[in-house]
Amino acid sequence: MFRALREKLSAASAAAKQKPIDDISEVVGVSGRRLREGALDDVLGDLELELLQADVALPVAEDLTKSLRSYLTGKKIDRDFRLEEGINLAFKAAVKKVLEKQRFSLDEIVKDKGTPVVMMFVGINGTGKTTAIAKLAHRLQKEGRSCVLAAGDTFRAGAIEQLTIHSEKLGCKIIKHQAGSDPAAVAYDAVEHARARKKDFVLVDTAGRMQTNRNLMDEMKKIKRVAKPDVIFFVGDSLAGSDAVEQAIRFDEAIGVDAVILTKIDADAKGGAALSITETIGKPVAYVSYGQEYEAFGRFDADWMISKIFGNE
Ligand SMILES: Nc1nc2c(ncn2[C@@H]2O[C@H](COP(=O)(O)OP(=O)(O)O)[C@@H](O)[C@H]2O)c(=O)[nH]1
Ligand SMILES: [Mg+2]
Repeated sequence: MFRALREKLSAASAAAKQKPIDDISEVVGVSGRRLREGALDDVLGDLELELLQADVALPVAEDLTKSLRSYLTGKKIDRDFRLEEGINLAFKAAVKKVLEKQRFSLDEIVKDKGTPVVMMFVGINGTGKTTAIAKLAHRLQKEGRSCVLAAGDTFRAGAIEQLTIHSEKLGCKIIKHQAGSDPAAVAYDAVEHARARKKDFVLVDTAGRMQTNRNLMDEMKKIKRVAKPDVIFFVGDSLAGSDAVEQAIRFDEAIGVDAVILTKIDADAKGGAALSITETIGKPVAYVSYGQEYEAFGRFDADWMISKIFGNE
């Protein structure tokens, strides 16, 4: 991405090298008199367009270009300053600020609330909730913590079995009821089990019919009321682009989302989803999931996401 922008900047940079400059405004015309007013508008307009093409939501792209504008305005630079590089660096810093605005720490939650920490995973069908639960449980168990899985997707055929297979592979306890039963009761039993056996974490799986389905949201609300989760993770498919942002908003409005797990990052060519969701619902991306193996899961890293967004430059 950014080809058009780079070309424009190269031209500006070449022009800038022909004479000494001591203020970036001379080059890009922020307040300088020698260059055409509005030149920075063009550059930032192009940048915004590129961001939109990388699946970054409009308000987020606008925020970023705004902060870039204030960074560049009146900036002192010397003759050797490379404008293109400077803008790229400033832009990456702005992206990083958005991504790191809110950080997620499971350790802090454990410290604050004590164990068992109850985590509920919500999101529409196929985004990777069940897979993320297995991966996070694997990660926690490797750290020596104990987990209980709650088979709260009692709606979709095969969902209970899918989680059961994970529990067997992981060697961790699963609480399940019959298909079609009340998921809130499953979650409740799992929390009771964790309390009685002094387990550290309860990971509650949920169904994911369309996010517009009112029954689903009612079901989520009931699970929340009964299981009293300490953390609600919204699980979003990074390939879903602005749909993922829409879904995040819906779930956040209905039950309140604490953090985001972004999945299928391995297949995501664009990378803008993390930025958009974080900025739109104001919640951190806690983890990313990037493949089929249990290990293909980790803490969200802003630098990594930036290299994704800028990756195919
Ligand atoms: N490539 C890739 N596939 C994933 C990832 N997470 C989940 N999947 C696949 O996406 C499909 C749906 O996952 P699942 O966990 O069942 O979604 P759920 O309906 O939200 O519980 C499965 O085929 C998973 O193997 C990921 O991070 N990367
Ligand atoms: Mg599932």
